[in-house]
Amino acid sequence: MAINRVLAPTLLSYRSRDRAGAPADTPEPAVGRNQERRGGVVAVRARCSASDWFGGKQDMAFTTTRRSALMLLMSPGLAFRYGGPAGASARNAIVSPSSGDLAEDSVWAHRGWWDPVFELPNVAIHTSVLPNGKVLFWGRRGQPTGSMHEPECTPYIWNPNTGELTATPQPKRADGTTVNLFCSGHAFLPDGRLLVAGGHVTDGDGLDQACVYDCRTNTWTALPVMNERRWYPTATALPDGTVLVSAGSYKRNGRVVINDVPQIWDGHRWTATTRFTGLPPYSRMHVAPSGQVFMSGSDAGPSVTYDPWKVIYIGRGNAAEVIDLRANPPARREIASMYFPRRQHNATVLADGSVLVTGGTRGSGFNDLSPGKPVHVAELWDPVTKEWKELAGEDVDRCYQGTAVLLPDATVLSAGSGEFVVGGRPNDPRDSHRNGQIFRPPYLFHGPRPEIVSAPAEVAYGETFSLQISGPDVGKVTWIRLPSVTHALDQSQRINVLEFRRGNGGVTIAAPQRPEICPPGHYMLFVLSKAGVPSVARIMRIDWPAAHPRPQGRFKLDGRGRWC
Ligand SMILES: [Cu+2]
Repeated sequence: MAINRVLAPTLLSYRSRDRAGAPADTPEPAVGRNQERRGGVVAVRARCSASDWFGGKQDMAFTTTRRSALMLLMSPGLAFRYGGPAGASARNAIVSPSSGDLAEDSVWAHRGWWDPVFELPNVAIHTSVLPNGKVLFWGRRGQPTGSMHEPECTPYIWNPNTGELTATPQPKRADGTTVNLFCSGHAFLPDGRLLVAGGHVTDGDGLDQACVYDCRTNTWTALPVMNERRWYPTATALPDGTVLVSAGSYKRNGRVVINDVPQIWDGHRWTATTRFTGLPPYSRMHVAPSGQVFMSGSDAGPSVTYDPWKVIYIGRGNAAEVIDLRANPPARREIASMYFPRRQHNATVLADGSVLVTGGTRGSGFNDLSPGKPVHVAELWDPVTKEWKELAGEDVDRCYQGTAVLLPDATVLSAGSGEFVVGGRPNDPRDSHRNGQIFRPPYLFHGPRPEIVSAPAEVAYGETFSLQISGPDVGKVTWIRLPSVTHALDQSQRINVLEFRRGNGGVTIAAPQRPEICPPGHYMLFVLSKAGVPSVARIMRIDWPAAHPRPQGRFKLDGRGRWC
């Protein structure tokens, strides 16, 4: 099957029946409206529970009215595919997810799958996954034709399970004045609220305001103002539960100045640290197991803590480097290059620990959007072999101010891009993308998914906890800090591979021993089958037990500009 050939719209009819041949009242998806074509394949999205379809109760029939191939996404990661001539049908052809139609040689098992593009009410330039599994995002301006320097913003909540969209209240200062959180930095606090520091006044000139979003109450709260304004700052969740906010710029007498006194928010007040010069906008910051904070580079590329001791910095054309934080100073080593040179791309650690690169432009300039320059093909980096693999391509340019986040169902939301000023003018409206697209990585097409039947909501450092699991045997357990992305940077992105033991009906897991390898807060816990297929995540929180309050003030800047 040629994956690059796009067919004309293809109509499908759909019937379902039970084993006795009687028409079934469920599921009855609106095929024809929910269908999409991608790369010569027609995909039908149907809403029904996987257990209805895999419980042996339902058979079904598909008829294609034009020549096509057909792919049915039954639930994330379970696919049935059928290729055939017009008028042919695949009757009673429901397959179990482990049967031959999902064999390793299917296109999707190799390259993954992009769902149809869907509209969003704004350009998702700042995108976070909340402790309730929903996605919080905001853009630069309310309307596509509005001012590029609006003094307000309306963040939205998108529910990945239902597609439902709702607006949050507008963030405000303590005196009620609205603020625009575009170009802020953000990190989750240990209690799951999102700290958003700085924002936008004009290009180069930020806000001194910081705000906190609480998804339990859908409220924004103004914090005390910072020492100075910050535009393009970085917020980093630290092991003691505080958040480090560094760099970011403001304008003084028309000149852009970097705010070079980082500050720490401890839940009550801001504490200035030692002056630290030379930090670039949106510095790539990483918490090392030593308790130090390491900066890997500038916004030329994304940078991911893919192991507590290791960082991959993916930028400078197609070059990639692995940085070993055990060495002093950290040792950088160039590894295999990506297939495509990129700038403004995103890097997302997936449920299995591999790193997905999406979007970006291969052009030589800052954000070259001329035809052929934006890269649509995704790439996947294997942290064991250190090799890259080309994956399926998305439909939309996701370059400057595009975002990508791993969702709790182990798919990836790729969204945003656009809304920048070129030569004093707003960009071409066609280059602002108020939409998103879901990527289903290859790991979802390698057989059945384990299911986490029960899990605790909270654990303490070093605690042993149990999960009840159904489905295939568990081969790996990971957890990933809730994503919070802007400007090609998930500011506190990290993964832990958790040790586990199989027991009756589940696994027993050892929580990370100490916060230097896993700062307190919420993580998406995935169990993976031996074939590497991830479950849907349970979002869990790790912190110190209530009886042992978090040690305070353990992280200070020493005289040489290192955190200790
Ligand atoms: Cu920007």
